[in-house]
Amino acid sequence: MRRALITGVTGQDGSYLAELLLAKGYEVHGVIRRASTFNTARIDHLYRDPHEDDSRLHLHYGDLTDGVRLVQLMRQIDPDEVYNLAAQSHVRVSFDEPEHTGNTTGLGSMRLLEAVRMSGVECRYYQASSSEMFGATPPPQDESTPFHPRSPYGVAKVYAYWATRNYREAYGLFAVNGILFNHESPRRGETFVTRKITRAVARIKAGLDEHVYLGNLDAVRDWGYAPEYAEGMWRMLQADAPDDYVLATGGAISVREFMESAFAHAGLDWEAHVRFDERYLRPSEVDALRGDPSKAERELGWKATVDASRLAEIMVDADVEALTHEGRPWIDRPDLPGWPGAR
Ligand code: NAP
Ligand code: F7E
Repeated sequence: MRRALITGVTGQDGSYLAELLLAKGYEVHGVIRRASTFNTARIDHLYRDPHEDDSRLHLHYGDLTDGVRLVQLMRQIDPDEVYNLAAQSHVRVSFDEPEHTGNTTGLGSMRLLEAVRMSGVECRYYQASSSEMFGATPPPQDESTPFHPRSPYGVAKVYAYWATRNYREAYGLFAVNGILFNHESPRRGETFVTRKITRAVARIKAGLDEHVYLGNLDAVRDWGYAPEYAEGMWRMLQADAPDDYVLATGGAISVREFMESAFAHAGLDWEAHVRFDERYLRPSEVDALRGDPSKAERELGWKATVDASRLAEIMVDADVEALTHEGRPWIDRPDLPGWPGAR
């Protein structure tokens, strides 16, 4: 049985990746942060009582700011594959907390790479790199596009990207960068713009709210569907040789267009409900991201199938259903594309 270690297992991507790997028969070890309230809502449905014999998901306390703990976890778990998904991942927040973001998103990745090296464990390493590294460089962006980050988050991801390449070159580690463009889902954090919009649509439709306040509607993003991207991460670690890959849909729309799709899907007129608040603007913005995923398609056989307007529908439906049934409908939707249990 193959063993995987996932940092950031409680996040959007970590939860889909854990599902995927469990479905593939892996033993999955996730690193979680100690918090004063439960922070495992996205993976609770995967968790079994550890006293049960068939439990293949194991959770360990740890933090990317604690290097000694990372070495200890590497030695204890002895994984075949390491997926580094943990990060302070919010771009706007990174302007408020640049040092914390640098420490976790940037230096944290170096700590984990060093833990891999020092432990002597033979494993493959995946780094969650980001299209935010391209920043001001105009689209389309691919693996050879120069970086020009526009936020402390983007700067930290560039550091982690080069740390990963350096460990590949210096120590022969099978270390890859997945340069992922925006990917969303019903499990997306509520303060990222897509989920903020689809959640607002559901609440407005239900009569619970009247308005939603947003910032820059002109920004353009290449939005894809998160479960499909988890599959791409796994494929990168199954390749014959380590390399870096862009995952994207190849299409892009503006925040305004995403919003129009989401409101229209619920039969609402967005102009009656959307208001501007400058608090959501960034000191420096990334105007347009649109990826060229042809290398991933050619070499990994990976291709996104869900475009941004279909994504808006999936997310609105899930948020409407969650309000109606007070549940988390995204947990049991094998009919949706990319659901690991359906493969
Ligand atoms: P997310 O939902 O924000 O999840 C981030 C995860 O990191 C959470 O599990 C969080 O734990 C954990 N974490 C934060 N700080 C940590 C620390 N100091 N030590 C240990 N764990 C820590 O992010 P996501 O959307 O799943 O993205 C996964 C990764 O891909 C991130 O590295 C992100 O930067 C990157 N990425 C995302 C996208 C995208 O569009 N989603 C695109 C490109 C790259 P808590 O649950 O306790 O907060
Ligand atoms: O913003 C604009 C905002 O916060 C998208 C992270 O996963 O993807 C994500 O970063 C756009 C920006 O995502 C609001 O100015 C307008 O132009 O959803 P977002 P992001 O900044 O693109 C990359 C690839 C990552 O790696 C990151 O980890 O939407 N926008 N009004 C707004 N954004 C937010 N959050 N809230 C608003 O009210």
